[in-house]
Amino acid sequence: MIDREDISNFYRARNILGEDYNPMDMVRFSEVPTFMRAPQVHNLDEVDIGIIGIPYDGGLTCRAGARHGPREVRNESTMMRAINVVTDVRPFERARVADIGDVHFSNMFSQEDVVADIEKYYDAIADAGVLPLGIGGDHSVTYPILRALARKHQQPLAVIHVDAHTDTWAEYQGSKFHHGSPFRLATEEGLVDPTKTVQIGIRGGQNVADGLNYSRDNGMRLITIEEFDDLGWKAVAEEARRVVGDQPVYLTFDIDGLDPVYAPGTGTPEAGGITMREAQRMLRDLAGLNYIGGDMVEVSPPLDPSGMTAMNGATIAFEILCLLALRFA
Ligand SMILES: [Mn+2]
Repeated sequence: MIDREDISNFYRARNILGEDYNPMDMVRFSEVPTFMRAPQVHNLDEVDIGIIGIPYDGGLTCRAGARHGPREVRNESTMMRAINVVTDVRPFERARVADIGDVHFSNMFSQEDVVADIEKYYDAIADAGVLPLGIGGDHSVTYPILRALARKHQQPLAVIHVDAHTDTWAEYQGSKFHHGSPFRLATEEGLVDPTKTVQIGIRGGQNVADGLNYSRDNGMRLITIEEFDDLGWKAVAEEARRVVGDQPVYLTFDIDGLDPVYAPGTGTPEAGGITMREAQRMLRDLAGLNYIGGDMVEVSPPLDPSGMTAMNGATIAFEILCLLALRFA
């Protein structure tokens, strides 16, 4: 049973005058920009939901810059409201939500080391019973996340995957670790159940047939952008719920699933995507599933001069936060 007073005290801070205050209540251009100005906490025993930055983009196959994503998404997240005005979900009243910092890399030039480092951080998060919300970084980071979470839950995970690309491609430039391969690696290792995986918004990528065929041949439910358009967001949400059932489910949102008019600042944009409003409504309709974590990846600030991609990324991350918070009474 969650103690409401404990939760509200969790968010309080003290300024240099010794005054007690909540940073989230201050004017929105002030305070140090942790995610939504939630407290930065490194003791996982004190945390229910942990927002973690993963500033790595060594898996990108095209335009660079997603390593800067976590910092800029945190900055734009100051524009978010603490209450979801549509669903009335109040994540900061339901749970102790903290910004638990970034994954530290022992050698950012070694893909193997990066994979091991992310897995190590997520092992600690999973062992502490904290629900993780990751901010990328390129999409390659999701593979080590799934390794840690599948180990924790001791079963292949269901996945809701929103993206322009299937990310089930084979080796690229001689490497199996890249942002187009996480769900192929996860399938091959039995970390995810492909028959409980739904891929939403698919429409592009290099060597398209390879990824599409891999996903379909392994039983993933692939919803192309054409089918999304024909069905509409509500039926797509219903189909996603049917596919994942009551299994432990991980939600991963690649910002390039959105149309580039909403998310130009990303490495591999594909025209003709999901609108921001469709994404918000679909995510809100995915409430009540057995979520064990989520991420929002591929925001690339150097390609995002207006800050719009980071703001929409922060908005998507907030919607995922609300879904995770529903796990707490
Ligand atoms: Mn992706």
